Amino acid sequence: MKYVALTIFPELLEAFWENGIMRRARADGIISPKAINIRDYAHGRHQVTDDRPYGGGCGMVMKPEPLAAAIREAKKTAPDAPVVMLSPEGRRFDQPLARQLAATGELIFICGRYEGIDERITEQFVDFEISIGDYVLTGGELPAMAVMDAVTRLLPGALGNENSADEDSFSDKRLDCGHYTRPPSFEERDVPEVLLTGNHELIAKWRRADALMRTLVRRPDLLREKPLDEAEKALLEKWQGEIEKLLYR
Ligand code: 9D3
Repeated sequence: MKYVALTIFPELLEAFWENGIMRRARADGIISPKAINIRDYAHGRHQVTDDRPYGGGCGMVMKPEPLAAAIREAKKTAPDAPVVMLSPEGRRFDQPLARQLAATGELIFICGRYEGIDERITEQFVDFEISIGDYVLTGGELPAMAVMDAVTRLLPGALGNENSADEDSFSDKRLDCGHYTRPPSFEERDVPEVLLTGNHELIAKWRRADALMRTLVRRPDLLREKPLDEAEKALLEKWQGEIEKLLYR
Protein backbone atom coordinates (compact mmCIF):
# COMPACT_ATOMS: atom_id res chain seq x y z
CA MET A 1 0.00 0.00 0.00
CA LYS A 2 1.41 3.34 -1.07
CA TYR A 3 0.55 6.32 1.16
CA VAL A 4 1.25 9.92 0.15
CA ALA A 5 0.35 12.52 2.78
CA LEU A 6 0.15 16.21 1.89
CA THR A 7 0.77 18.37 4.95
CA ILE A 8 2.56 21.44 6.26
CA PHE A 9 3.85 19.25 9.17
CA PRO A 10 5.57 16.28 7.46
CA GLU A 11 7.54 15.52 10.68
CA LEU A 12 4.30 14.46 12.40
CA LEU A 13 3.69 11.74 9.82
CA GLU A 14 7.35 10.67 9.65
CA ALA A 15 7.34 10.10 13.43
CA PHE A 16 4.18 7.98 13.07
CA TRP A 17 5.67 5.86 10.27
CA GLU A 18 8.91 5.32 12.21
CA ASN A 19 7.32 3.52 15.15
CA GLY A 20 5.54 0.29 16.06
CA ILE A 21 3.50 -1.66 13.53
CA MET A 22 3.94 1.11 10.92
CA ARG A 23 7.72 0.85 11.13
CA ARG A 24 7.64 -2.92 10.70
CA ALA A 25 5.08 -2.81 7.88
CA ARG A 26 7.33 -0.29 6.12
CA ALA A 27 10.48 -2.41 6.67
CA ASP A 28 8.60 -5.45 5.28
CA GLY A 29 7.48 -3.49 2.20
CA ILE A 30 3.79 -3.79 3.13
CA ILE A 31 3.44 0.00 3.12
CA SER A 32 5.52 2.64 1.37
CA PRO A 33 4.66 5.99 2.91
CA LYS A 34 5.80 9.45 1.82
CA ALA A 35 5.03 12.95 3.09
CA ILE A 36 4.91 15.94 0.75
CA ASN A 37 5.32 19.36 2.34
CA ILE A 38 2.65 21.60 0.84
CA ARG A 39 4.84 24.59 1.68
CA ASP A 40 7.40 23.37 -0.91
CA TYR A 41 4.78 24.10 -3.58
CA ALA A 42 3.94 27.61 -2.33
CA HIS A 43 5.49 30.50 -4.22
CA GLY A 44 7.07 33.71 -3.00
CA ARG A 45 9.60 34.67 -0.42
CA HIS A 46 7.59 33.33 2.57
CA GLN A 47 5.97 30.32 0.84
CA VAL A 48 2.56 31.23 2.26
CA THR A 49 -0.02 28.39 2.25
CA ASP A 50 -3.03 30.23 3.75
CA ASP A 51 -5.05 33.37 3.09
CA ARG A 52 -8.07 35.31 4.42
CA PRO A 53 -11.53 33.96 3.60
CA TYR A 54 -13.60 35.63 0.88
CA GLY A 55 -16.73 37.07 2.48
CA GLY A 56 -14.91 37.78 5.73
CA GLY A 57 -14.90 35.94 9.02
CA CYS A 58 -12.23 34.76 11.39
CA GLY A 59 -9.62 32.15 10.63
CA MET A 60 -7.65 31.39 7.51
CA VAL A 61 -8.19 29.13 4.49
CA MET A 62 -5.58 26.99 2.72
CA LYS A 63 -4.79 28.51 -0.67
CA PRO A 64 -5.69 26.38 -3.70
CA GLU A 65 -2.53 26.76 -5.85
CA PRO A 66 0.03 25.08 -3.52
CA LEU A 67 -2.46 22.27 -2.77
CA ALA A 68 -3.16 21.65 -6.48
CA ALA A 69 0.58 21.53 -7.24
CA ALA A 70 1.20 19.15 -4.31
CA ILE A 71 -1.68 16.86 -5.38
CA ARG A 72 -0.33 16.74 -8.95
CA GLU A 73 3.11 15.83 -7.56
CA ALA A 74 1.53 13.08 -5.40
CA LYS A 75 -0.29 11.70 -8.46
CA LYS A 76 3.07 11.26 -10.22
CA THR A 77 4.04 8.76 -7.47
CA ALA A 78 0.56 7.26 -7.05
CA PRO A 79 -1.34 7.82 -10.31
CA ASP A 80 -4.37 5.63 -9.49
CA ALA A 81 -4.72 6.63 -5.85
CA PRO A 82 -8.06 7.89 -4.57
CA VAL A 83 -7.64 11.26 -2.85
CA VAL A 84 -8.76 11.28 0.80
CA MET A 85 -9.44 14.65 2.41
CA LEU A 86 -9.62 14.73 6.21
CA SER A 87 -12.30 17.19 7.21
CA PRO A 88 -14.79 17.76 10.06
CA GLU A 89 -17.52 17.85 7.37
CA GLY A 90 -16.59 14.41 6.06
CA ARG A 91 -18.26 11.02 6.37
CA ARG A 92 -17.63 9.42 9.76
CA PHE A 93 -14.76 6.93 9.53
CA ASP A 94 -15.64 3.35 10.49
CA GLN A 95 -14.41 -0.23 10.01
CA PRO A 96 -16.29 -0.83 6.71
CA LEU A 97 -14.68 2.31 5.24
CA ALA A 98 -11.28 1.12 6.54
CA ARG A 99 -11.85 -2.17 4.68
CA GLN A 100 -12.83 -0.30 1.50
CA LEU A 101 -9.68 1.85 1.63
CA ALA A 102 -7.50 -1.20 2.41
CA ALA A 103 -8.70 -2.73 -0.87
CA THR A 104 -7.15 0.10 -2.92
CA GLY A 105 -3.45 -0.16 -3.76
CA GLU A 106 -2.53 3.44 -2.97
CA LEU A 107 -3.97 6.45 -1.14
CA ILE A 108 -3.29 10.19 -1.17
CA PHE A 109 -4.22 12.08 2.02
CA ILE A 110 -4.77 15.84 2.22
CA CYS A 111 -4.25 17.08 5.77
CA GLY A 112 -5.82 20.49 6.16
CA ARG A 113 -4.92 23.12 8.77
CA TYR A 114 -6.62 26.41 9.68
CA GLU A 115 -10.40 26.57 9.06
CA GLY A 116 -10.19 24.34 6.00
CA ILE A 117 -9.10 24.23 2.38
CA ASP A 118 -10.45 26.14 -0.60
CA GLU A 119 -13.67 24.36 -1.68
CA ARG A 120 -12.57 24.26 -5.33
CA ILE A 121 -9.79 21.81 -4.39
CA THR A 122 -12.35 19.52 -2.75
CA GLU A 123 -14.61 19.69 -5.82
CA GLN A 124 -11.82 19.07 -8.33
CA PHE A 125 -9.62 16.47 -6.63
CA VAL A 126 -11.22 14.78 -3.62
CA ASP A 127 -12.74 11.27 -3.78
CA PHE A 128 -13.36 10.63 -0.05
CA GLU A 129 -13.98 13.32 2.57
CA ILE A 130 -13.54 11.69 5.98
CA SER A 131 -14.04 12.80 9.61
CA ILE A 132 -12.89 10.68 12.57
CA GLY A 133 -15.64 11.89 14.89
CA ASP A 134 -17.58 14.80 16.30
CA TYR A 135 -14.91 16.72 18.21
CA VAL A 136 -12.72 19.60 17.08
CA LEU A 137 -9.02 19.02 16.36
CA THR A 138 -6.44 21.48 15.03
CA GLY A 139 -5.77 19.76 11.71
CA GLY A 140 -6.06 16.69 9.52
CA GLU A 141 -2.71 15.06 10.34
CA LEU A 142 -3.90 13.11 13.38
CA PRO A 143 -7.07 11.95 11.55
CA ALA A 144 -4.92 10.86 8.55
CA MET A 145 -2.76 8.83 10.93
CA ALA A 146 -5.87 7.25 12.46
CA VAL A 147 -7.08 6.22 8.99
CA MET A 148 -3.65 4.86 7.96
CA ASP A 149 -3.41 2.97 11.25
CA ALA A 150 -6.80 1.30 10.78
CA VAL A 151 -6.07 0.52 7.10
CA THR A 152 -2.53 -0.81 7.64
CA ARG A 153 -3.53 -3.39 10.26
CA LEU A 154 -5.94 -4.87 7.67
CA LEU A 155 -3.16 -5.45 5.11
CA PRO A 156 -2.02 -9.09 4.84
CA GLY A 157 1.07 -9.68 6.98
CA ALA A 158 0.96 -6.32 8.80
CA LEU A 159 0.17 -7.87 12.19
CA GLY A 160 2.54 -10.66 13.24
CA ASN A 161 -0.28 -13.18 13.52
CA GLU A 162 -2.16 -13.56 10.24
CA ASN A 163 -5.07 -11.23 10.84
CA SER A 164 -8.61 -12.45 10.37
CA ALA A 165 -9.70 -13.24 13.92
CA ASP A 166 -11.20 -9.82 14.60
CA GLU A 167 -12.49 -9.38 11.06
CA ASP A 168 -14.78 -12.39 11.26
CA SER A 169 -18.52 -12.15 11.71
CA PHE A 170 -18.55 -12.76 15.48
CA SER A 171 -16.55 -9.77 16.70
CA ASP A 172 -18.14 -7.44 14.13
CA LYS A 173 -20.56 -4.99 15.86
CA ARG A 174 -19.76 -6.42 19.30
CA LEU A 175 -17.33 -5.19 21.93
CA ASP A 176 -14.46 -7.45 22.94
CA CYS A 177 -14.40 -9.43 26.19
CA GLY A 178 -12.17 -8.38 29.10
CA HIS A 179 -8.51 -9.39 28.96
CA TYR A 180 -6.28 -10.67 31.77
CA THR A 181 -2.66 -11.69 32.17
CA ARG A 182 -0.45 -12.71 35.11
CA PRO A 183 -0.51 -12.50 38.07
CA PRO A 184 -3.71 -14.45 38.89
CA SER A 185 -4.40 -12.12 41.82
CA PHE A 186 -3.55 -8.40 41.60
CA GLU A 187 -4.28 -6.01 44.50
CA GLU A 188 -7.14 -8.20 45.77
CA ARG A 189 -8.66 -8.66 42.30
CA ASP A 190 -8.70 -12.17 40.85
CA VAL A 191 -8.71 -13.28 37.24
CA PRO A 192 -12.06 -14.98 36.42
CA GLU A 193 -11.54 -18.62 37.44
CA VAL A 194 -12.72 -20.11 34.17
CA LEU A 195 -9.74 -18.54 32.36
CA LEU A 196 -7.35 -20.59 34.52
CA THR A 197 -9.04 -23.94 33.87
CA GLY A 198 -7.51 -24.65 30.46
CA ASN A 199 -10.98 -25.74 29.29
CA HIS A 200 -11.03 -24.03 25.90
CA GLU A 201 -14.70 -24.69 25.23
CA LEU A 202 -15.74 -23.14 28.56
CA ILE A 203 -13.33 -20.23 28.03
CA ALA A 204 -14.76 -19.50 24.57
CA LYS A 205 -18.27 -19.58 26.06
CA TRP A 206 -17.29 -17.21 28.90
CA ARG A 207 -15.68 -14.80 26.43
CA ARG A 208 -18.78 -14.67 24.24
CA ALA A 209 -20.97 -14.01 27.28
CA ASP A 210 -18.59 -11.34 28.66
CA ALA A 211 -18.43 -9.62 25.26
CA LEU A 212 -22.23 -9.62 25.01
CA MET A 213 -22.66 -8.25 28.56
CA ARG A 214 -20.14 -5.46 27.93
CA THR A 215 -21.88 -4.59 24.64
CA LEU A 216 -25.29 -4.57 26.34
CA VAL A 217 -24.11 -2.24 29.12
CA ARG A 218 -21.79 0.08 27.17
CA ARG A 219 -22.99 0.03 23.55
CA PRO A 220 -26.57 -1.32 23.23
CA ASP A 221 -26.78 0.55 19.90
CA LEU A 222 -24.42 -2.07 18.41
CA LEU A 223 -26.83 -4.90 19.29
CA ARG A 224 -29.42 -3.29 17.01
CA GLU A 225 -26.94 -2.98 14.12
CA LYS A 226 -26.37 -6.73 13.83
CA PRO A 227 -29.18 -9.18 14.65
CA LEU A 228 -28.75 -11.41 17.71
CA ASP A 229 -27.75 -14.98 16.97
CA GLU A 230 -29.40 -17.88 18.83
CA ALA A 231 -26.66 -18.12 21.47
CA GLU A 232 -26.96 -14.39 22.20
CA LYS A 233 -30.75 -14.64 22.50
CA ALA A 234 -30.37 -17.52 24.96
CA LEU A 235 -27.92 -15.53 27.10
CA LEU A 236 -30.13 -12.41 27.14
CA GLU A 237 -33.16 -14.53 28.13
CA LYS A 238 -31.15 -16.13 30.93
CA TRP A 239 -30.08 -12.68 32.19
CA GLN A 240 -33.65 -11.41 31.82
CA GLY A 241 -34.80 -14.26 34.07
CA GLU A 242 -32.13 -13.40 36.63
CA ILE A 243 -33.10 -9.70 36.56
CA GLU A 244 -36.82 -10.57 36.97
CA LYS A 245 -36.03 -12.82 39.93
CA LEU A 246 -34.24 -9.87 41.61
CA LEU A 247 -37.02 -7.38 40.82
CA TYR A 248 -40.20 -9.34 41.51
CA ARG A 249 -39.30 -11.74 44.34
C1 9D3 B 1 -15.96 26.62 13.05
C2 9D3 B 1 -15.99 25.41 12.21
N1 9D3 B 1 -14.90 24.47 12.53
C3 9D3 B 1 -15.36 23.15 12.07
C4 9D3 B 1 -15.75 22.27 13.23
C5 9D3 B 1 -13.66 24.88 11.86
C6 9D3 B 1 -12.57 23.86 11.91
C7 9D3 B 1 -12.07 23.42 13.11
C8 9D3 B 1 -11.02 22.49 13.14
C9 9D3 B 1 -12.06 23.35 10.73
C10 9D3 B 1 -11.02 22.43 10.76
C11 9D3 B 1 -10.51 22.01 11.96
C12 9D3 B 1 -9.39 21.02 11.98
N2 9D3 B 1 -9.91 19.63 11.97
C13 9D3 B 1 -9.68 18.80 10.96
O1 9D3 B 1 -9.01 19.17 9.99
C14 9D3 B 1 -10.27 17.46 10.99
C15 9D3 B 1 -11.06 16.80 11.97
C16 9D3 B 1 -11.59 17.22 13.23
O2 9D3 B 1 -11.38 18.34 13.72
N3 9D3 B 1 -12.36 16.32 13.92
C17 9D3 B 1 -12.64 15.08 13.47
N4 9D3 B 1 -12.18 14.65 12.30
C18 9D3 B 1 -11.41 15.52 11.57
S1 9D3 B 1 -10.78 15.16 10.07
C19 9D3 B 1 -10.03 16.63 9.92
